[in-house]
Parts: sequence; C-alpha cells; structure tokens
Amino acid sequence: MSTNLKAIESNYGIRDEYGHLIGGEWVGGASGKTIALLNPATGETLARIQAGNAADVGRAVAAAKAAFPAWSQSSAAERQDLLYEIARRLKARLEEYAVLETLNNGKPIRESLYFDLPNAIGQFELFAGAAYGLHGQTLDFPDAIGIVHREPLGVCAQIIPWNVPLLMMACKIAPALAAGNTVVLKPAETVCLSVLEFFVEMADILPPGVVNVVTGYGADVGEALVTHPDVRKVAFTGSVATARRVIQYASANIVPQTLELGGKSAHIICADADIDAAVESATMSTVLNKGEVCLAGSRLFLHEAIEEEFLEKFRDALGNIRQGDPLDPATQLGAQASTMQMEKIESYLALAIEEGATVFAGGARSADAGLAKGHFVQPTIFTKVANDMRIAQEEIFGPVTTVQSWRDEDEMMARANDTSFGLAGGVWTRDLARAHRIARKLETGTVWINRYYNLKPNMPLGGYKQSGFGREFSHEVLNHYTQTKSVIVNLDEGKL
Ligand code: TXE
Repeated sequence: MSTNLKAIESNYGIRDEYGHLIGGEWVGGASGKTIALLNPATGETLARIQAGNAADVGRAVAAAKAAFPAWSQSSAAERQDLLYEIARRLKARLEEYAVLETLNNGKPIRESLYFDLPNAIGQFELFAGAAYGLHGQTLDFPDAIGIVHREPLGVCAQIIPWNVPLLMMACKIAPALAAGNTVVLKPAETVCLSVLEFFVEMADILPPGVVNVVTGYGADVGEALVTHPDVRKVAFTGSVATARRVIQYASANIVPQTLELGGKSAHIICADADIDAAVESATMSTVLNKGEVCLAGSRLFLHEAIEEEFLEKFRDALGNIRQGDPLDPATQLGAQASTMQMEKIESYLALAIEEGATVFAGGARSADAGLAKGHFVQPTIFTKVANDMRIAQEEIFGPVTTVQSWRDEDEMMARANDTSFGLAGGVWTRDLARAHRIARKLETGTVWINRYYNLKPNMPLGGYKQSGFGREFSHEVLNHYTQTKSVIVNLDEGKL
C-alpha cells in the first residue's frame, strides 16, 4: 500500500456537519438538532449529523416515491452501468473510505482495507450483473400462455447498524436498486461517516431521489420510516430487541421484511483438527472487528483431548495481538465502536464472574495508558462456561470467546444448537464425514469447515431461528426486492 494513511486522514475534507440526502439535495433536518459522530479510539468529535424526525422521513419517502416510476422503468443496462460506476468509485477511493470507516468505527485499518471495502465493492459488482439477469418466466397451458413478470416493490426502507456500515449499506442498496426499487436508508446514529461521504458520490451518480438518507435516532427516524404508508419493503440489520419493534411497526401496513439479527455461533474443534490453523481461526474470530460481528464464533467447543493444548496456544495467540491506534496498519485489535457498546461489554465481563466462569485470558478494559482515552478491551477467553449461562447465550459483541469442552459428538451438537440464535457456525476436523455430519446438524444459515469468516458476494447470508429471516449477499435476495405478476393469455377464443 503506497498511500500514507495519516496523510489521507488530515487531508480528507470530512465536513463539519452532514445533512440528510433527500431528492438529490443535502438538506438540514426539521428538528434543527444534531448528533456528534465520535472517534471511539480518542473520544474526539469527527463531524455532526442531523437528528432526523418524522417530517424528514416524510420528505425522503416522498422523494423516493417520486423517483420510482422512472427508475423502475429504466433499462437493466442503465442500472447495471450505474451500479458498476458505484463500484468503480468505491475502488477509486478505497483507501479514503477505509480511513473514514476506521476513524468512526474504531476497526483496524487493515480490516477496513481488506475486508469491509472489498466486500462492499463485491456487492455492487454482483448486483450490477444481476440487473441484466432479472427476468420472469413463461408457463404453457393447453388453452393459454402464462407470463410471470418480475416487478420491483417500490420505496424500500433500509435500516443499518454501526459495526460494518459500508458493507451493510452495499448489501442492502445494491440489490434494491438492481431490481428497480428506490431507497430511504437510515444508518446508525453512532457510526455513519463513511456512508454519508459515499452518498455525496452516489448523489452524483444516481438520478435524484433514487437513494435518500435520513440520519438520526432509531426511535425517531426508524419508527417513522417503517410505519410510513408509502414504504413497500423493510430491510433491517440490528439487535433482536429492535427487530421485535420493527416487526410490529411493519405489520401495521403489512409490509414484507428481511431481518438480519444477532448470533452466538458455535465454533467446534474436533480432536483430529489442525490445531494451529484452528487456533489462528479462533483468534481471528475473537478479534475481527473487535468482536462486533454477528457472525463471530463466540462459543468455542473444544474436544477434551486437545483442550489443554488448544487453550495454551489460543491464549498465546491473543497475547500477541497488537492492539492500539486503529489507523496503524500493524494494529490487529481496535476500539469498541461506542460508549454504549463498551459499557455493554464491561457488564458481560462482570457477569461472567458472577456466573462462575473462569477468566483464562483478558477479562477487563485494556490497561495500557496509551489506550486510556478510547474504548479498548483486552481480548478475553472465558473457560468453565456452562451452556445455560447468559455469557454463553447472549451476544456480547466484543473480543470475548466462551469455551465449553466436549467428548460425545451428539451431546455437543445438542448444546451447540441449544441457543435462540442460528446465524453461523464452524467445524474443524480432518474427517470429511464428520465435518459434513456436523455441518448438516448445525441449525444455522452458514457453516464453515476448516476455515471461518470467509464471505463471498454470492453466498446467501442470513439466519435460522432468532437470527432473522430472509437472505442477503446473493441473487436469492432479489426475491425479497421483487414481486411476481402472472398474466394469463387466453389462446382459445371460443372459451372463457
Ligand atoms: O442495535 P439496534 P444497537 C446487536 C449487538 C449489539 C446490540 C445493540 O449485540 O450489542 O445489538 O446494538 C436502529 N425503530 N447488534 O442498540 O438498536 C438504530 O438506530 C427502528 C447486532 O445499536 O438494533 C440502528 O440504525 N430502528 C447487529 C439500527 O436500528 C431502530 C448489528 C441497529 O440498532 C429503532 C448491531 C427503532 N425503534 C447490533 N431503534 C448485527 N446483526 O450485526 C434503533 N434502531
């Protein structure tokens, strides 16, 4: 990487204040109130955003509704071209967007550069191609022909979280636009700098009103958006608690929803696993994005034959993790994204002790004086964890892994599946049959065998159970952004 990232940080004109993007214009919010976006590694204010309200949402939905007829009738070639252009713009300024993601979220720059941005670009490229591939089907009957058209839905409300904003934005907007829908996006009120800067470019690329952004708190903007009578689809990524509300809001107007929620994924290590590779994987699974990832393999199941060796190596590996300035290319563990998230993690660190778990590594805020101003947590391993403890059942969303041991595969599988979540899982073994047996039994939307955390733009991603419903990241998502219309043509003129 040739560019000096620090130089980008100082030169990259982050605005003091961002408006809402409505109908192609950046406008102030009706409330006149703003919210500070912070750098969680230092506590400094980076910029301010509008604290939106229902009036702002009303204007944005009206703009998206007005843009829908022309956009939905545009040619696939046109939409493909524009989606590729979006991907090209992301690539052209990849390092700048990566810096913004890191500044506001606290994730290590190496992750923004090599995980978040490439995956976000992949979504636009995938759905640029998909725009052309979208078509209906024909049905043949003895006395009629059926034509099944695929049509877009209309205005889509999309609510995204703060942990991987650019990627969440991409995987929601790209399929919606490819299918001919228009969008009102609500990013998280704590982390959205990269998304807002990117929308400055999007406003340049797309016709006015095709994408709109309203910032603000969930209770003000999110609720107004989901309950708006002109919204035809809701896509939400966030917590189960908020999803319960979103489901209720969306039920008022019978609006279809896709929900991508939390996880508490089992990462299963068998006795015959490649221990060093599995340790590396567990280490990455603990620290990637500071553990603020719904897919994290945060419940580690170690076969008792290798448990001792594994734990020693795992602790050593976490001990060698470089934590610090998220903009430093050598940093592997950054800062938790917000004060709220930091406090949540600290409460779980305390709860683990109350519940009787053993701190095998970490277990506290990072003590290094250089990290005192930011939200830094030591990478943590809890052992002696029972599956019914809250730390084994609830999403901590920090660099914290809980360990359970096992001997009998069936008994372990019962525990692995004994969770309200079902997002992902992993298994490490050299035994092919066992790997597939376990993968088949895991009640989750994704299973990795002998690797973890590998995303492909075209792999369906989504959850079983309370991890949500619907899928993202693949052509399958286009079913959530289109509806079919069956047209039956009579061929037998003498009959009705
Ligand atoms: O989530 P919320 P929070 C989990 C993770 C985390 C916990 C809490 O465990 O610690 O959730 O995070 C918007 N109507 N995940 O409180 O509230 C909100 O403004 C409509 C896992 O930040 O779900 C933001 O834009 N929208 C998850 C988005 O919902 C509302 C990623 C997510 O915030 C709203 C994030 C309302 N009433 C958190 N209230 C994942 N699956 O990756 C809030 N929002």
